[in-house]
Amino acid sequence: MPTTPTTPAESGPEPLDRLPGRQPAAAELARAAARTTGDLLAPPAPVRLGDVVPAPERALPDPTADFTLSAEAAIRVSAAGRDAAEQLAEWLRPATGFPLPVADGPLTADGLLVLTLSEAPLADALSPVDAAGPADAADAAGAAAGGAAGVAGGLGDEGYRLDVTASGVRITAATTAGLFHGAQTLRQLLPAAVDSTAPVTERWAVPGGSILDRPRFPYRGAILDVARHFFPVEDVLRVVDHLARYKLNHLHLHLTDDQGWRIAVDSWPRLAEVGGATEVGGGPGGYYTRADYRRIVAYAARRHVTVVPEIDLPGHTNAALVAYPELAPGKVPPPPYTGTEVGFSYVDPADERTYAFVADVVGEVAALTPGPWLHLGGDEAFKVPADTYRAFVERAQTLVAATGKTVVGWHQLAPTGHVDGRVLQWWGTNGDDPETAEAVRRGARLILSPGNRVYLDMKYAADTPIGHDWAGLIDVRRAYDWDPGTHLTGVPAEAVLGVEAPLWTESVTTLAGVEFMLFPRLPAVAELGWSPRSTHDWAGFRERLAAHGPRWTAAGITFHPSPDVPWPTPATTIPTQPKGDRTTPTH
Ligand code: TNX
Repeated sequence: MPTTPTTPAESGPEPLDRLPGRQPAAAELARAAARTTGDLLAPPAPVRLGDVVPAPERALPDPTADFTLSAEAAIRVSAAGRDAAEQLAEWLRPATGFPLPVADGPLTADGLLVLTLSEAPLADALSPVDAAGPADAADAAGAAAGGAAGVAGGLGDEGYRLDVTASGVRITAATTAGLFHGAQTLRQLLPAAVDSTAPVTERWAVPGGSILDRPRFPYRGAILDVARHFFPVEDVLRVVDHLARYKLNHLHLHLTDDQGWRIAVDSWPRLAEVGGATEVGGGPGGYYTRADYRRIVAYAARRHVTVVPEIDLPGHTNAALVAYPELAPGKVPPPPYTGTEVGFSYVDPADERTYAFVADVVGEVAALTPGPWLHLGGDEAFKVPADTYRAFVERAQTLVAATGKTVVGWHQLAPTGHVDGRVLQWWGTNGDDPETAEAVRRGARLILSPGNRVYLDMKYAADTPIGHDWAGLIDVRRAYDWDPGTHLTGVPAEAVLGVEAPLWTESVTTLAGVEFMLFPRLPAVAELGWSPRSTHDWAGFRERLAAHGPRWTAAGITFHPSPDVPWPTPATTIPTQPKGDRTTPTH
């Protein structure tokens, strides 16, 4: 067992075997023996290997192999993984106070965190886990995280393997996204105090063993509605961090609605300048410049989160009509709208100018967006007759496809013509939806956002201070206890691209409010999207989730102390206000 000095001053003499020809003094021997004894008597790591959210595909603990991060620890990385390693260091430095230098270099040394890219087939990479015998559904209770999946296939686009031994931690992945997800797991395996923003005295123990982890669904996301209330760039970046922490990989920005247009469009400047100047409740609103949007996209990309921009058409367009009355039916300028009704506005489907507007907007937004998706809304166009709606949507879909992006739209698009690759986002509350099932038979894939499960603007309970209840009250168990693979009648699991939790913001005005609605439900949705179904277990999930309360408290993340979750005592309960947050609406 290696020694694990905690500060440079205590690190004592160099290892004896590196000092040939010199006899160790008795005092040195005594110090070394004391350190070794200390290690042997050290309590086990406070976190168990499988206690990760979302649950890993497989975890094989080895209680004899805990690793303790020391002040001398360094991160070694192969060149391509450098950025994931830098981010890991950025997460660990504030609380540990350790320098954690990141360097390319020998990938085998002791006392290190090693991140390495490897194309090795999983079967090779996994021998220690395999040696314990194949995991199957029947022994799910045995492996800390359970796991029915075999080891067929590789680590894939996002998978990773994490090995903790007494001498170090190694994360292996085929991609930088995999390394990043593995680093997020390592962060969760350290004591909760690692989320502190100031140095903490702690034994930074990591539980020994191996984890193999890959996502169930490729698309895992959340929506931030920046249209009903505008949120400044810094708030959006913080939400990106929250998504990345739980291995969610898409941020859908609802950029336009009746109450505000939030993205600058050079060819139609009044959209943002005039249409951006309102929001629910009469506040000043705001919009993202092209530079702002690029900053969000780049920040998200570094965290392996893809931004999905939504331009909601043909309804939900009052702000655009205020800016350009020529787009309004009858060319009558509507008054700005700051209420919370839906379904009253639409762009004029009979005017060619409308299609020039759509082409210009989706063209500019597509050019600013590196990700493959462009969401064109399509919901709640109540005033547009069905045949007119169909013709409009089919033209708009063609305009999006012409930008090279894949069309995403709300499931109201289902009866309209299919375009290649089209993705429908289902937000119903009754899984018996023949129209959507039929669109899937015609080739559509689905993102599932069932209103009565993952609408994070719903209240947790009747007394929740913000939120709605039209889709019901949604506490953590309700958000967790459903299966995206079987939720819609007649839709096979293979047609499901993934899950997405919307946070509509009619009633949410601050970053603290956003966090209060996201936590603790967002990690539940993240687990549905990432973890194999064989790990699904409410009793286990609520325990794992409970351990995140102290992490959120340490990080200054506001959360709802849901009674569904057995939070550790003393209660980590009172939602904290993140520093610098607008604790009261500024508008
Ligand atoms: C329905 S979900 C909407 C949103 C609202 C939300 C409020 C969807 C496609 N449309 O416009 O903000 O309900 O819960």
